[in-house]
Amino acid sequence: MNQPRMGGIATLNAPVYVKQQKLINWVAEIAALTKPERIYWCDGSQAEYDRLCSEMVAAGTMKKLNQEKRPNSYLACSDPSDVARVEDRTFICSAKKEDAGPTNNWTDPAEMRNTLHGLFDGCMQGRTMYVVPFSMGPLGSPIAHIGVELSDSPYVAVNMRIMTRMGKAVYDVLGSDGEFVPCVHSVGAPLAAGQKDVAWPCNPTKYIVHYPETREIWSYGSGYGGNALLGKKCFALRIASTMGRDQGWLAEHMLILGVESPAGKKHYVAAAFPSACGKTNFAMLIPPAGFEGWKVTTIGDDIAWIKPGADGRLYAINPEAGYFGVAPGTNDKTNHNCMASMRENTIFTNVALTDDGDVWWEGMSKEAPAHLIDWQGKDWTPASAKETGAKAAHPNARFTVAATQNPVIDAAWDDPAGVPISAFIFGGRRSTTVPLVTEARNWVEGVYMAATMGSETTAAAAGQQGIVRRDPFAMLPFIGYNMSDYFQHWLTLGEKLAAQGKAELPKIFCVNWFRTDADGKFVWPGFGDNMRVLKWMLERLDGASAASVGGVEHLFGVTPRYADLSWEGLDFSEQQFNTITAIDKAAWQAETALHTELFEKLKYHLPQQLADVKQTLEKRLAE
Ligand code: TSX
Ligand code: MN
Repeated sequence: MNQPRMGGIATLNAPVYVKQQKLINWVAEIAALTKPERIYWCDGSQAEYDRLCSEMVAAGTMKKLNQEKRPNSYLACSDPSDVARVEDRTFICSAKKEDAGPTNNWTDPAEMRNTLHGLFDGCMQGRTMYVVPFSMGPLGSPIAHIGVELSDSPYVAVNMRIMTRMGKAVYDVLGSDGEFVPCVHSVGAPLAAGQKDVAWPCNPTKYIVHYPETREIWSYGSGYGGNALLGKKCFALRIASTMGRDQGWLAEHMLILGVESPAGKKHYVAAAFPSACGKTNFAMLIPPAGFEGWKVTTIGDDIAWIKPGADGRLYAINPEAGYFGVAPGTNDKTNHNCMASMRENTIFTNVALTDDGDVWWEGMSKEAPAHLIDWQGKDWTPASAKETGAKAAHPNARFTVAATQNPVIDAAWDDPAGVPISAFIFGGRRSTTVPLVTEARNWVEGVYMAATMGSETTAAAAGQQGIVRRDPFAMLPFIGYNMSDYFQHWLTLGEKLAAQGKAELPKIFCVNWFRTDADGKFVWPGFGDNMRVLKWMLERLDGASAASVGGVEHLFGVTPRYADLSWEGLDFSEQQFNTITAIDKAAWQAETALHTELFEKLKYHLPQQLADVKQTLEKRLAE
């Protein structure tokens, strides 16, 4: 591993297969700034992955799990202060403040460059700088883009190998003059000569910085998830959304699933939900009893890149190659396919360790094991937990696993052409007001639904419980530019596609699995039974023009009647159905008042068309 050093600067030693001088120069420039002990160019091989994992086990960063129980799997436990994305330390440094918009933190790019230059100067001393080349999307796909992350964290390197197409082959696509998004990451913990490292180095000062105009990402101080795996939220959402704005495509916080009827008719749908609404569960849904012959398959569980095709339809890829999902709450009932995916070759972060060298988290089984080592390395028993309230796994504990391990991966998941999207679904967690499912009557009303989407905060998130947080398109923490300009981008894309007249626009639906009854209990069984709603949507797609597929128009869209859904295999009364589909005028008057509040905040560049939809809705409510 040790390479000769010259003049205090680690030698570059770029492999022969790296053919781009611009890239080599950039690596040299960042090395000169951050002053790592050595530079390591990742090739993405299994041998390299295994070696880096072994090194992290030796360093105490990871534990190898019991080979019989959980083959080739590891547990990493982070510093207790470094457990989640840091939204208040996330910056969009566009030239103009208005281009970041009212929902993002903004700092002048020159000022931020100055700050970061100070922080990154020497920040990798004593460490290895890993050069991590990756493709977001199938290698060479016209919808895919390339990034290179320079990181002083081996944990980042191995997670990137699972989450992206990482390694040598990327350099072939890049060639001598291909474009890449430069991503610089440091945990911000330089080591002095002879200084002993800690298991999870990080820095209390954190910066997650995006320069949308020059398409650069700089991340400092955190080794966790979206702060450090820069292909995911930073590139695939924040930077890619600005690329999409400029180039006429969409980067969305959406799962993509395929659904095939017993007759063999297949559709792909993309769905956006805020965090803690079960996106991964929906992406891997198992149809319930009574739906024999129906198949649901996964393209992706978190992010979709969507481009108009020559035929006037929208084609989507999953830019990722793995799942970085929340472990707590995942079990064989809530997500059997996900549990099967992580039987082996998985990296767990911040879950608990069992006495036999396996993992456990809250919600994995009804009964907790009698003894565990919790995510902070302390002894944990059900009795001690009762006393102190300590969780065995951190609520934001994660698994990292390759998409190919999903038993219901879609056959086209790696297709460079992407899959045609038939419908968009938007949903939030709402105990009242929002019905089980609504079909928007047109694109503009669908965009309005998505723009005004909200979700109730849960116990897992900080802050007050039961408060509705507006999260337009589930993109609030992820939009790389002005939110209102993003709404306009959606409207413009719809107009362009409609003007082409080549294909029907995807239908837009709004769903809510989370309405409660007078006792505060969930009424809708959710999970696999969401298939009933999905089936209705597909029937609307295939037969809406025939007007035979049931639905009634109400204040702001079309909702199925009780008889329009299939109830086979489920005991669910018409009365129950009414409690989760009823539209309460007073509640909707309060709801539109909250839309007004949101639009007031977003008034700069807010599309007039959305204000008009709201006004029409308000008029109907006043009737
Ligand atoms: O993921 C969820 N989905 C989508 C599944 C395809 N969750 C979990 C949300 C947290 C990540 C849900 N929770 C869903 C849902 O549809 N619905 C609910 C609410 C609910 C919770 C429990 C039950 C029913 C509904 N039933 C029992 O516990 C027996
Ligand atoms: Mn997400």
